[in-house]
Amino acid sequence: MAEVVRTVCPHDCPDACSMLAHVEDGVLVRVQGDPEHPFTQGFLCAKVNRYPERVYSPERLLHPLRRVGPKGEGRFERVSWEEALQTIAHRLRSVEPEAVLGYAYSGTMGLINRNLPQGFFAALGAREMQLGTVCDSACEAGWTYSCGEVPGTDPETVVDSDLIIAWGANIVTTNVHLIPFIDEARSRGAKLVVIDPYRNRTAQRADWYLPIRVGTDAALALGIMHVLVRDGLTDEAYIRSHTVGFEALRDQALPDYTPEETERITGIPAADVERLAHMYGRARAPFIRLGMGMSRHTHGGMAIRTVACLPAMVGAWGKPGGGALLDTTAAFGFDYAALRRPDFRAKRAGTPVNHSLLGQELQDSTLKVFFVMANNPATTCPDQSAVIAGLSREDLFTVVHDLHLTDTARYADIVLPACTALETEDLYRGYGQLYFQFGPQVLEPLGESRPNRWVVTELARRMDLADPVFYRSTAEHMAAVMEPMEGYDVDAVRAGGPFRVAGHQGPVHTAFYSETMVAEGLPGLPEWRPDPVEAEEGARFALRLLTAPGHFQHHSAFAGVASLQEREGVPCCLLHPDDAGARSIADGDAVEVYNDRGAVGLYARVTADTQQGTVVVVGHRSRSRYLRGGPINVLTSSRLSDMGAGATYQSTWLEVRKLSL
Ligand SMILES: Nc1nc2c(c(=O)[nH]1)N[C@H]1C(S)=C(S)[C@@H](COP(=O)(O)OP(=O)(O)OC[C@H]3O[C@@H](n4cnc5c(=O)[nH]c(N)nc54)[C@H](O)[C@@H]3O)O[C@H]1N2
Ligand SMILES: Nc1nc2c(c(=O)[nH]1)N[C@H]1C(S)=C(S)[C@@H](COP(=O)(O)OP(=O)(O)OC[C@H]3O[C@@H](n4cnc5c(=O)[nH]c(N)nc54)[C@H](O)[C@@H]3O)O[C@H]1N2
Ligand SMILES: [Mo]
Repeated sequence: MAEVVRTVCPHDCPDACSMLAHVEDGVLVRVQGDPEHPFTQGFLCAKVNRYPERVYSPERLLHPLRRVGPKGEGRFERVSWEEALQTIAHRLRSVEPEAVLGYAYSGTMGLINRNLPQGFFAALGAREMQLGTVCDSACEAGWTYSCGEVPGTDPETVVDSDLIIAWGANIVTTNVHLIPFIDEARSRGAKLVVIDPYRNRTAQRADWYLPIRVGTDAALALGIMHVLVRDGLTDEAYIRSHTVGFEALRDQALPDYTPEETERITGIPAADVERLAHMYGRARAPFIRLGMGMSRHTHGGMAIRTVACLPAMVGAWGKPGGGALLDTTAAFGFDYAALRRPDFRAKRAGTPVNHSLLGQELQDSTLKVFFVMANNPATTCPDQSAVIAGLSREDLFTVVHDLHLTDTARYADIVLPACTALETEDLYRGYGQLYFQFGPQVLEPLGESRPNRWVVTELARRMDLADPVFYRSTAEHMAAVMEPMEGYDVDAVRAGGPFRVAGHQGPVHTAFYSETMVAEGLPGLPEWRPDPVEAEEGARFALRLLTAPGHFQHHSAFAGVASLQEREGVPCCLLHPDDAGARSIADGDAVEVYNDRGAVGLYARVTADTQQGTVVVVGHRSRSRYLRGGPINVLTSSRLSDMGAGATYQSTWLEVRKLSL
């Protein structure tokens, strides 16, 4: 029998698409973008279109496993759930709570399946992760210093913008459902400008592409402000009523950032800085889509904080289509603590572990149990050799719950099979749009695979955790997380959707000067500064690494889908023709990218899509896919960003040489 079920894409993506799952006799035959969802608009991305291949991937884990070979080798034997759960519970009981580290982040965005594991780790008294430090903590901090905790521009209003700037945001790849709104604006005459160190898929569609040096966005934003002030293009009334510290910005920060100085720092010609500032200052409703990618370097917080000051300079906030958007998370009033239960933890001390420092933490012999759910840190964490050294410890008991045998799972003592989101039910919200929606279960779990929440409940029972949170029904969980959100009824949300929350909220005040930042030991005004450690590394290694998510992959989560692996292609690095020529490297050559931390073998793609000095590696792949070494995070460091303790993947210097195979 054929049926169509409306559900939600669970991946960590701004779009959170509503999707229609076509099921025949209990088998998923295809998925389709929901034509009735105002943001999904009837299409899905290149990855999720292939969902049946993900669900029925031959690489799916279908029953629990126990390791029988050396760590990392990937030899396991089948065990029952009962034996796996008993073994884990026994281990958890035999160590002090502080010797346990719980690691669960964004493999699934379902509010219950994502957050209940945190509640479980909290109830155990285990050490927790400082969540988001691998992804959005630096940009969140930077945005909040300038704008406060506001969601920014409603993306659906972008149709009314006349100038759209994708600033360090690869919209075509990571937020593709914004594209129809941009296209609509362009059909009415709007221009699309892309500011990015390499000509990504979005830049290929732009009216104007500006290649910027990695990590110099704050200088470009200051250069634009300099010209806006110099040429009288600011909105004085808006500045007077809605900003703090304009005089200090104007008199102390901006004089340094002449177009010529801006060119020296960013590599963007002074004439282009002027032209961009004039376009921005004269636009009716300029909109900036801020990406997270440009915040993953040592001064990434300041980069976002500074760009986020621009809309206030020209009074773009409040004009339909104008303003800026980093993410819409602040628009939702869910009570995540109802699942994460920080109150369980309140009595216990212990510092949270930063994702970037995971490698060091795992090598600490007082840590005895590492419990990973819905993450693949052996591929995605920086300083990857340290992560592997930790995972290799014989005295560390590691549990991994995942859909397939990831590079992390290869080091596990017990591997638990997870199911896809279509095999469980959950509540979802976007972070690049303003809807939330219930996703019902569409399929029976394959084999013995189970969702995160089931694993938590079963372990909670075996650990004698009595709190009702671990035994609630979906409706009860939803009632708890939706409790602060007035006007929504759980039954109605379960029956239909999507549901829209209130839209467009710009900052009450934009802080050009921030006392909060000064109080926290940060500069009060926007600025760009060279980084001494980078300068030292840059003196030894001539090239800079730029990494970004793959178009046909979701970090490593579609690794089991052969057709998408193929479309993503062999691992390669984009090299500028000058850099390749100077090293006698030709397009297609096998090369090795290396620095003090390690070496990774892949193929060279010689192209002017990247700039001289910048080596671009797109997509995560498991180690076995590289010619040598790998994954790419072997090269990245555990240094933290200036704000939000974020990762600094893009602050990586390296060299490249031909590889003789
Ligand atoms: N297809 C696909 N979509 C995804 C994901 C995926 O893996 N695959 N991952 C999801 C997740 S978890 C996230 S956090 C988002 C991230 O999505 P985005 O916010 O778009 O971030 P990134 O794609 O990491 O980087 C965006 C762009 O920033 C550029 N960039 C890097 N450094 C700089 C810089 O210093 N200055 C400037 N101006 N640009 C810079 C990169 O070249 C890249 O083109 O995407 C989500 N969507
Ligand atoms: N060099 C470099 N590194 C980066 C980045 C970069 O730009 N450059 N980007 C960073 C960013 S933005 C992020 S968010 C991180 C992402 O880092 P990770 O979260 O480690 O990324 P994924 O590869 O998506 O791993 C998610 C895992 O969860 C599994 N999974 C999916 N759904 C479920 C489920 O319901 N239950 C369970 N138990 N498992 C599930 C998937 O199969 C997959 O193995 O990577 C970061 N790493
Ligand atoms: Mo992310």
